[in-house]
Order: sequence, then C-alpha cells, then structure tokens
Amino acid sequence: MAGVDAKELPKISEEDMEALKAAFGKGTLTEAAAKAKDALEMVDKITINIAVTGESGSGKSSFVNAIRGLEDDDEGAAETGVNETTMEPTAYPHPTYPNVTVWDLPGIGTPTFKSDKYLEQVGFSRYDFFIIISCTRFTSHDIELTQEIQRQGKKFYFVRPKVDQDLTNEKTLYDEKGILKQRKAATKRPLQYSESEILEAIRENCIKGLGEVEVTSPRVFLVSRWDLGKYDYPKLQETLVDELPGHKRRALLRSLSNVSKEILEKKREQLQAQIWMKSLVSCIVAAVPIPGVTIACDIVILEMSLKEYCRDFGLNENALATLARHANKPIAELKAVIKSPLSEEITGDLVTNLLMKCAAGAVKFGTFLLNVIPVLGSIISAAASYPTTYYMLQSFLDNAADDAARVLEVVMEGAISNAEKQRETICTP
Ligand SMILES: Nc1nc2c(ncn2[C@@H]2O[C@H](COP(=O)(O)OP(=O)(O)O)[C@@H](O)[C@H]2O)c(=O)[nH]1
Ligand SMILES: [Mg+2]
Repeated sequence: MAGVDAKELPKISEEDMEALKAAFGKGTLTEAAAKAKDALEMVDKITINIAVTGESGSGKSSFVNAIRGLEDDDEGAAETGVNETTMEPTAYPHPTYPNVTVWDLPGIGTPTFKSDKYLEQVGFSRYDFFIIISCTRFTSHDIELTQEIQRQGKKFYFVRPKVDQDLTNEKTLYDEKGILKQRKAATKRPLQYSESEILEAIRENCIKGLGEVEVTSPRVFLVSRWDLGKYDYPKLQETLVDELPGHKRRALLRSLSNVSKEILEKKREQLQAQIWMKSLVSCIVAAVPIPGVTIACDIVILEMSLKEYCRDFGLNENALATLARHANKPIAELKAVIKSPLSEEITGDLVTNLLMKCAAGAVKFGTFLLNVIPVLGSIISAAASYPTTYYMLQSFLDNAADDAARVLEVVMEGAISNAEKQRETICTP
C-alpha cells in the first residue's frame, strides 16, 4: 500500500472486501461472476406485498398513495375520501417498481367482523407485513387483528396519520406567543406550546391503548400524508427495510420515496455493496475490449447500472417533473443542483468517456486491490478492467447520491410551504 493515499481510494467495506476475496479466492472467476449476476438479477424477480388496513376514513388509501410516491390526484392513485363498500383488497403496484405491490384492504370494524375470518377473506398469506392505520385510538378490531397477525408470525406496524391536524387543533389552544390560553388546574397540556410534547403524548396514548391488550412491543409511527419527510415516516421506512430479509430488503428499499437523508444514505450503501458484483459481471461474463481504453468489459451492464442509480435516486426527467409538481417548485430549480448526467443522457459513449476519466484513479486502486486479492493479477484483462469499472461505478454512485441529497434539500423547502397551505385549507371553514 506504500505510496497510495487511502483517502483517494473508493470506500470498500469490510464485508464487500470479504465477499470479493471469497469470490476471487476460489479461482473460478466465471462461476463467481455467474453467481454475482444471479444475485443482482434477483431483486427484480422478488415480489413484496404490503397490506394496508384500518377503519374506513382513517387515511388508508392516502397512505397507499404515499408509499407509492403518488399524490392523490396522480394517475393510478387510489381514490381517497370515499366510503368503501367492498370486501375485496385492491392491488396497487408501485409505478416504478411493479414487483412491490401495496394492497388497500377493506375497512375492518363491520358488525360481522371476526379477525380470523377477515384475514382469510383478504388473503392473509400473500402479505409480507401489515400496516394498521388509525387516526384516532386503535380499536378493538385493530387489536384483534394484530393478535391474529402475531399468532401467524407476521410483522405489523401501527401508523397514526393526520398528526398535522392534531398539531393544528392543539395550536388553537395557545396564543400567538405560544402560551396556553385557558389554564385549568387539571390540564395535562404544557403551558408553552411544544410540538414534540404533543407528538409524544399522542404516541404514548396509542401505545398505552395497545399495551392494555397485550400487543407485544407495539410500534406506532405518527405521520402526515402531506409531509412525509417529517414526523415518523422516515423512521417507518427504515424500520420496514431493516426488518425484511436479504433480497426483499433490497427490493423494498429501492422503491421507497426519497424523503429523508437517511433513506438516501441507505440506498447509497445498498448500491455500493453491489459494485463489486457489477464490476465482476461486467469484466468477466461478456467482456469485450473497449476502444480508447486499455480494458475489456461489458459496457451495457455498466450503462444499465448507471441508469439504475439514476432511477433509484429519482434522477430522470419523469421523476423530476413529478417531484417538482408535488413540491410546487419549477423543475429548473431541482435541475440546477444536479451535477451528474440524468438517466436520459446515459449512453454507451458516455460510459466509455467516464471509464477513460477514471483510468488514472483506478491505477492506484488497482495497486491496492492487487495487494488484497493477488489472483486479480493473474487474469491479465481483469487486472486493469476490474479496478477501472469499480472506480467508475463508485464515482458515479457517489455523485448521484450527492445530487439526490441536494434535490431533497430544495424539495424540503417546498414541502414545508405546501403542508402549511394544506393545513390552512383544512382549517379554514
Ligand atoms: N390532514 C390530513 N388528512 C389526511 C391524512 N391522511 C388522510 N387524510 C384525509 O383523510 C380523508 C380520508 O382518507 P382516505 O385515505 O380516503 O381514508 P380511507 O377511507 O381509510 O381509505 C381524506 O380526506 C384524506 O385526504 C393526513 O395525514 N393528514
Ligand atoms: Mg379508502
């Protein structure tokens, strides 16, 4: 490693390094590359079914739209503000990742309702996990349902939407300086308006109600459909991802809306963890010499990978237009902070250019890799191609993730003013 500044090298995690060593260590590179290819393709084949249930009017359909990154008036959105009469679950595939389906389940709480029957009726076994929505207290029906889900060994999460409304309502009890207007001796309200205390009280109230009936470690996430970057929605996204196994985790994560820095970071980490596999596939499976660069690789795989990064981070014309509309911002404002090419600009030639630019940096990285994985040196083409493709994917991914973080910052400003507008409409008689 002498003469190489570690800071200039791509970050490669211990785990990746171990996987890389194991793949190269066996000596059967073609086999390792074929396995890597299968692992990468798995994410498109795996299906995820999310059940969203709760009483009618609680905000189920709105939540179904929210998970799918849609506004209620977008094409393909679930209809909101309607009383449902059917007992049939409705499937809403994710618009960009159709292997993720969100199911809007019929409201529970009819007089004939029995939780075990309900689950049977809605096709219980289909779902990976359940989201139970209530905008007031969780009812005996919700609780019966969770007990049945618990018995059958599946996961569930309580979501309490409309917290924006709660906060607005509470605010009316305080004057413009944030001081409680009517100080009754028995009041539990803080004398000074405090958003965090109100939210904590709502959360505690929900958990208390559930604790009384022995729901094991209930988790309640407070959300506002109009402001997904706030309150507990980002935490909910992370929890859902963390609690799914392997490939399912990847499939869900990439479909989640980019509403927080944390989720962007999780996506970056996940894509980062696949670079060693993508490079392997590109340099081994169908590698051809690239004119102008002294390497051989499969350009198509690299092109597809860069497009995948753009898609996952919302860096294409369509996604940006939708985002701009949702955030009430001109699309130009979002584009102004993007430094790397959008999906539409990615071509084979662009990939070759990027590889050329990365060749110098990759030399140092190659020296580093050769020290760790000596077998690379014995495969002449891989010795130069592998570090170059790795380095190129790494640089592009980091840039795309940084772009997405900057776009998010611009959008968040818009999101705040939009939520305020929404609150005004709701609260004005
Ligand atoms: N303020 C506010 N209103 C919401 C929220 N979620 C849903 N709503 C509204 O609550 C009403 C019922 O929502 P809907 O999704 O149709 O409920 P469903 O019957 O359970 O499917 C609609 O008018 C929604 O716009 C939220 O987080 N905040
Ligand atoms: Mg509905």
